[in-house]
Amino acid sequence: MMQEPRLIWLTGLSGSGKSTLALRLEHYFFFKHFKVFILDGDNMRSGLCSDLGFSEEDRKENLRRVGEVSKLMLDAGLTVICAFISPSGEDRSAIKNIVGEQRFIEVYVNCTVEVCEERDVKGLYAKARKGLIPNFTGVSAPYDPPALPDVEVHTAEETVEESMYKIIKLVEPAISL
Ligand code: GGZ
Repeated sequence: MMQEPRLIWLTGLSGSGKSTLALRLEHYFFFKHFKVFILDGDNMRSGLCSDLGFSEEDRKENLRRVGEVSKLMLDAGLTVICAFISPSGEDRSAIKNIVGEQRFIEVYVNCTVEVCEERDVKGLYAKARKGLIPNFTGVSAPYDPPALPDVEVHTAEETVEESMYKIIKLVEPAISL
């Protein structure tokens, strides 16, 4: 029996591990013959959202567009994996309303700002600390953690596989580790 496609929404700080998880989940679902697509800051902000920056209003509009695109993809039968910082709880619930509550799986990719900053894969935290990137989430702009996420993963303490399977279990309830 085909189940209704879901939107897996990964929220967390820059460097928390959202993209790594998104890619691993994409591979998993691809090999399970799901039609799956990743939306993230790279593919949305380079085109459809290229007019937007990182102010509160611009992030809200960025995420509204992501929500609308996700809805179309879900309607077309795709499993959608979204990896966005999405720092505001209000913006995240607006997306839930756009796509429909039953199709939305909120995943909190929990990793402290200290660890993200230590990783600093792209050197963005260092730049943000020097004041070169304004409104940088976790440094000079707020991150509002989900109060009741569907799943919470701790990327500093768990393996990618452990985090992945917590999420997969919700999409495919019958799966065993
Ligand atoms: C946060 C920023 C900023 C600011 C550029 N604040 O680690 P990255 O580089 O690859 O991911 C971050 C990405 C965040 O875009 P999102 O669309 O996910 O943000 S939101 O959901 O809040 O709309 C980071 C980079 O863009 N970046 N400037 N000021 N991240």
